Amino acid sequence: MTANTERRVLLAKPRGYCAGVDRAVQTVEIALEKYGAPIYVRKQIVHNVHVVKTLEERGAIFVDETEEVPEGAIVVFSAHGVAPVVHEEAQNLGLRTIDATCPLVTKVHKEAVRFAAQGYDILLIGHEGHEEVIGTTGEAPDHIHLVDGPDDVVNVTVRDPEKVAWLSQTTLSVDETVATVEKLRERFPKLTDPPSDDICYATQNRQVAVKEMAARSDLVIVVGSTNSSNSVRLVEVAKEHGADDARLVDYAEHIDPAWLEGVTTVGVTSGASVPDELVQEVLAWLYERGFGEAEEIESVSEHMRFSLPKELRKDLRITPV
Ligand code: 0K2
Ligand code: SF4
Repeated sequence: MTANTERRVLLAKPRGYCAGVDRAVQTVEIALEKYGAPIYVRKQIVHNVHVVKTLEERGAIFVDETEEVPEGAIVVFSAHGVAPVVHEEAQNLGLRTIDATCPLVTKVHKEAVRFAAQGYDILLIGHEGHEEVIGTTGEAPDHIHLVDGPDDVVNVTVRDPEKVAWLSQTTLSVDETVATVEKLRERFPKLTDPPSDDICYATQNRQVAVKEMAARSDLVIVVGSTNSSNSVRLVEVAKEHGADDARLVDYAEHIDPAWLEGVTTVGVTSGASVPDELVQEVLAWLYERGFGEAEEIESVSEHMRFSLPKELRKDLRITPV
């Protein structure tokens, strides 16, 4: 079918892989090359069905718990971070570990340790059950209280309302977190802020980009998996900022043609754990159905990169950049 230029596609930039995901996926790929299969990975290395499937095909074995890894094997910890107890478990089991926790998650862990050492109650804004929240909470379980959004603020109890600090998961909605903090501050006027933003640059930039695009789109398609917090947030942000509809898909084949009825402009973006090949497949799918070439809209320029985990750098004999 010939592309009909009346039907447009807007493509958000930045979108897709952040520096932490790129580093985590490369970690597993390089470990497979350097040490050979199998390489064990505790939890999904990043929350993306396609990434996990592709790495499995190359010899990675994903497990839920450290104790599932055979003695002496190599285990990679996911980008979302782990509690200190997980490091201890791995050591006790005689495992070789490679920690692919994103440095920006590690930064939040360090903030938690510091606030706890100073005797603060820490209000951790995040989603219950999310791996990052479990890992961060494990740094100071007696000091950290989870706050799962603005409506959860009423449930918070602390030892000393004069000594309270807040931290957050890195992949939340920026606007909702601002609302949660405002409510927390009403209850605890002495609330101490984190030293810098915990919601990371990539989460923030992808939300800025989707906001700009959503106002001009009838439908926004977000490529990402259902357990990917930052991807799900992009769907919500798109709906809140002018898109008539927004949908999350893992693959182009999951798009329902009925979503496109009466739609002239489609916005496309992807979560921080999504390889761009999946976005290109969505663009091809739309092109085949009469949409024009995508017009990329760049709202923020991104150049962040992280060096590989130290365990790999040591074996590969590379010095940090
Ligand atoms: O958005 P989530 O935290 O659920 O995680 P992913 O979809 O894997 O995205 C990468 C973020 C990893 C750590 O912050
Ligand atoms: Fe790191 Fe942010 Fe990417 Fe998470 S989303 S891996 S915190 S850069």
